[in-house]
Amino acid sequence: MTADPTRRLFLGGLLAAPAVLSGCKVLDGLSSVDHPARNFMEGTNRLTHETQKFLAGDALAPEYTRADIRQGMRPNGTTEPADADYQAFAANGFADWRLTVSGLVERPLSLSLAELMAMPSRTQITRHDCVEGWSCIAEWTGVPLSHVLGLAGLRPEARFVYFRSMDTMERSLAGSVKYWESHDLRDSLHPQTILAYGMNGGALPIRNGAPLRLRVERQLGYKMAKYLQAIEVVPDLTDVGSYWAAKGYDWYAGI
Ligand SMILES: Nc1nc2c(c(=O)[nH]1)N[C@H]1C(S)=C(S)[C@@H](COP(=O)(O)O)O[C@H]1N2
Ligand SMILES: [Mo]
Repeated sequence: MTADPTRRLFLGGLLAAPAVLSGCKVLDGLSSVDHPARNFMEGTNRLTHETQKFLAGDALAPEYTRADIRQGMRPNGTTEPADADYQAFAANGFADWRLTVSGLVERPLSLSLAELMAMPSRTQITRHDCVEGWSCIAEWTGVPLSHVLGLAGLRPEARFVYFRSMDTMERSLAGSVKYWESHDLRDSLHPQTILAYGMNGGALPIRNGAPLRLRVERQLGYKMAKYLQAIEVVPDLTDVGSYWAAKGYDWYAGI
């Protein structure tokens, strides 16, 4: 972070007078995601998801240069789905795979990988932070999720977006559980939120989520579902919202 004496002085005053927190304009100065004052407030656990989102605003996550990519992208979680349907898609170079977009949209979509790759793309070099305590810088290429949601046309009641993956995490007599995640519209429509099919200048490897994985750069790694198959736009979350949230991790995993 760049030192900003004005901001520092200002924050001193702010922390000394918590009542000021109710003023909207005042909080604009705290927009940096790693701001000390913000960390302080998170530490005291007084921030709701909404407040945290407000502080983060639509700020961009830091982006890096190719020289900052010092190692291959470390794979984590599922690295090759054992599911028969996934294996069949992979065997055919994902030519038969489709991404569906459904729910609160004007036009439900079913998109092939070739169609997604023909759409406007964005390439970004970002740092991936895993909750387990490691980070990796990599380059990601994909179509902005906002573009795909724009094609589908969000209905006015749309508030959250579910992301359904193809990899089974658990099998039991009661059924199987595949990886799933969800995000609010603010993160879903954020300019750095992309459906990535490329990594470090090549095709997205299977271990990193081929054919398509989500990048949501202001949150922890587990929020970025790999092996995507379906996107559903909903008015409310009908469950805890995520495979890992069901295990007790935060649904909103802002960095
Ligand atoms: N479908 C699916 N998505 C997933 C996971 C997973 O196991 N399955 N693991 C998550 C976790 S914990 C991390 S850190 C990242 C890892 O992405 P990577 O394999 O490209 O490093 O993917 C996330 N998305
Ligand atoms: Mo992770």
